[in-house]
Amino acid sequence: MLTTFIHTGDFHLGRPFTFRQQGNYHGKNKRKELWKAFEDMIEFANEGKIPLILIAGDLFDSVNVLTMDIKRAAEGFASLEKTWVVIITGNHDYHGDSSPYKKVEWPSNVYIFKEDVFRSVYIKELNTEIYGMSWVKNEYRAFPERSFNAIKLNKSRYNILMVHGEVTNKSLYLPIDLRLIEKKGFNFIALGHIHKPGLTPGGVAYCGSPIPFNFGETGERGFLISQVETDYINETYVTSSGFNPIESRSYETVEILIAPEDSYHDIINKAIKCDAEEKRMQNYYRIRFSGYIDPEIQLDWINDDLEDSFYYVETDTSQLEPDIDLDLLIKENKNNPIGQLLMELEKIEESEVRKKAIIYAIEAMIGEGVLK
Ligand SMILES: [Mn+2]
Repeated sequence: MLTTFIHTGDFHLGRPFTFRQQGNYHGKNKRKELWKAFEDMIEFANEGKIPLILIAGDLFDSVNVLTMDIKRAAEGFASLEKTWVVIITGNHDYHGDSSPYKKVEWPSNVYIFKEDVFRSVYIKELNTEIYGMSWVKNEYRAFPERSFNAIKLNKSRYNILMVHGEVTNKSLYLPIDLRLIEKKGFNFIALGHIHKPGLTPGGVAYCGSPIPFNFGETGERGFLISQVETDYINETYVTSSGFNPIESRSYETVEILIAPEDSYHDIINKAIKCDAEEKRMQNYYRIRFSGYIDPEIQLDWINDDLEDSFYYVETDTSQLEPDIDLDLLIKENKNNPIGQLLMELEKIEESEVRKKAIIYAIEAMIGEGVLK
């Protein structure tokens, strides 16, 4: 009888992590963090004697990940003492000619779906039947409806569906119609692909990625854990699912408003004050400056000056405007080379380049004493 199970996926093991800040320090740490999340999940299953782990696709980041990484995952699963692992492949680790799943031996407690139509595996000791389809190529514009419709559930078993795709009507990543899959009567539907975890009351769940992968992925990450009880009166199962967070470095994007009267020192202080030291030394920060800045201040070294106050920081000054009245400046200098130069620079089409060119020109003219 199935009592508890883990629903996870989108580990993207083997992903190369790159960061804007120099060196590979952060990338290496990130790789370690991801493997730790995987190994902690294995340990969690062993300690809790959890009988089943579902991996809803994209266990690996690509079909080209190192064989040693694939072996490492297989060894992790082999170390499970009392746990079955059922895997579907996703768009990243699809089971094609160069499938990562063909490169190593998998332990006997691991079952991998290898076709892009729905098949099932019945685990007798858990009275659980798991239906799944895997990706064998990297694009699906349609759901394999015919094979899905052919599914006939045995209602005396606990029935699980596994799919890696997108709940939407149109997608290159296997569009899923929730109403279609819900009405079949599965006890649990384990979806993968979307990195944000989400659970519907109807028992459809995205497990999300175990840790966030970039600044676009905010909020808690982890895996889902479900408890199953048998309702003997109604001859059915009651599933209660919850989220088990995994501790990881989070991605924080903060907006810092700059005022024309702020000195360089003030700007640095504003940036550092964006969060408590403990958090700054733990997480990834993207600081987005906005507002108006004294044109004498250059922010070219701001990242270097902030580095020591953060574990990782990157800065974005593209929203910042120089505190100058360009129209007035051009008007006042209409009849001299300064005005002519500014008018020429104003013609630059790319707004970022235009802004930078005007700022540098004004700074240079102020530096030379041409402009006050
Ligand atoms: Mn995916």
